[in-house]
Amino acid sequence: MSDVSLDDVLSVLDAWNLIVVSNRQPYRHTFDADDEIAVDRPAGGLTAGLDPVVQETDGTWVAWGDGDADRIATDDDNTVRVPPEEPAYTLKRVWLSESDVADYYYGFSNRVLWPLCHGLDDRVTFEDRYWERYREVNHTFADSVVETLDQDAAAADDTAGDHDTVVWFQDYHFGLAPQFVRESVGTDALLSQFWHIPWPEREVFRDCPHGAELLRGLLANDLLGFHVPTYCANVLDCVSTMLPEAAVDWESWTVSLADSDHETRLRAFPMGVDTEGIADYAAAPDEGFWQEFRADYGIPDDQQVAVGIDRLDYTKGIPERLAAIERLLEAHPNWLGEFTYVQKATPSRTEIPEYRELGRQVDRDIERINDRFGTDEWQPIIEIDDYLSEEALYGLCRHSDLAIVSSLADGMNLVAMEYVSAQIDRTGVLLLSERAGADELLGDAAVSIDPTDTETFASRLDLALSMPDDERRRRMTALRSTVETTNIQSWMADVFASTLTLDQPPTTETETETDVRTR
Ligand code: GDG
Repeated sequence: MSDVSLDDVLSVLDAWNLIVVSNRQPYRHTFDADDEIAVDRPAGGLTAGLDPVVQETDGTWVAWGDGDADRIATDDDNTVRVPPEEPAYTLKRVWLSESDVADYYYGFSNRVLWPLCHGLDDRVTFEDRYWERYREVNHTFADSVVETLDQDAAAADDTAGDHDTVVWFQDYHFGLAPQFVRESVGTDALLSQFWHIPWPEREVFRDCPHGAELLRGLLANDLLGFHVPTYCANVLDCVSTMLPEAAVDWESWTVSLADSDHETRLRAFPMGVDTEGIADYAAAPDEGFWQEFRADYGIPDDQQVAVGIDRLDYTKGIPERLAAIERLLEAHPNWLGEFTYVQKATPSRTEIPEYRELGRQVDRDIERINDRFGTDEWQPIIEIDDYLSEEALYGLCRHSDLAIVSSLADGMNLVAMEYVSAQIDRTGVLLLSERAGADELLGDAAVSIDPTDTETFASRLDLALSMPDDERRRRMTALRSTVETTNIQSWMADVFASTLTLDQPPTTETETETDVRTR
């Protein structure tokens, strides 16, 4: 991590034209119950963190307009100024048909790349039309970026001074768009991409349909970011074995393609969360909050509470977690009636059959465990399907004695960091899968688990529940110090600092940071 602050970077970014590209949009226009137009806004995570940066630079954000009132709210260029109450930047919407969404989003993105990148290749379902549509939609997004660049260039001719552009692509939905933009604009813009999910080992990735084309698409970027160094190394390994025309420099983590006008740097930027904002949410509710929350969801008083917060996704290891809880209650009956597990599960991608089946399996498992061990006064597992407000979510994290993150694979896993950020009283324990990217940062002070080893997982649960207060406090203090330094603001500062110095000759990291401050 560098010591460049977000303010340093913002003062430099001011001279740049920033274009962010993501599948999900930061503001969505919908019709409410009275047929009035309402605006949904970013609630947390990356979108909320990035929104003030794009506001500060008066940039453009290109994203899929998926709201039912989005078209009415946009002009002939498909743009709308946001935020609605104090417009500060341009949201440019891309329109996708139902079949685009089916094949580009649910198809190639989520039935091929998502399972494959998480190393769960037996879950991959591939159809030719998924790839064709992924290409087409990537082209549509790229066209929208190029249109923005052209308009900005025309406007810059009328004003004094040059305007450099940086385009920042988010995630695995856009494996080809950088190449299409590069083909149109050459080196007139810096292209950067952050891949939010893992990158698998080459033995897995080599089975990716059109994998070589995807790698070429990504190598159109000047900078390619991942959460942890292992994912960067896996990409370099895939490139060196699958693209004969590529020269890989393992020292500097750069790749050049034959006849290319640029080189691509790979870098690890471990993403964090808005630690201060989360701590504020956790501290906000009044004293009665926890008692009321317990009463609302039927969690008895005077019991230890463990929490799991996940999108209902097969990568999150929820059935494996439930199996470990069942084993805990079987092998350590002293916890019967003394511990409740709260599963906050948010339905996700329900158009895909595997996701619907996972929801049914989780319901069945919870019912079985509750039938087996529950009594009239106590149910070992409480499932919450409601979407919780930030105050309720982080209040739940603050008061839970344990958080369980048991991903089978996970790019980073923000929930682990959010739990730690909300633990303002430092009384909780984090159980963290050694297969989540977050383990590389938090593994030392968390209690590590292998989600597939039910027996050891159950004994780690017992260990965590029995952990003395001073040991909890010691571990949580160490975890909090890590998440406070690796937060969402420092993550963005690092990514931008690295991106903006790409047109400088390669130098040491320290010189690179200085360049950013003084440019
Ligand atoms: C991908 C990668 C990577 C969930 N329920 C509620 C709620 N949430 C929020 C959590 C958290 C987010 O959803 C889930 O984030 P994760 O990081 O755990 O997982 P993915 O969605 O799979 O994210 C992952 C991430 O991208 C970022 O790069 O870390 O590896 O898979 O923020 O809090 N939020 C609220 N109410 C809920 O009910 N408010």
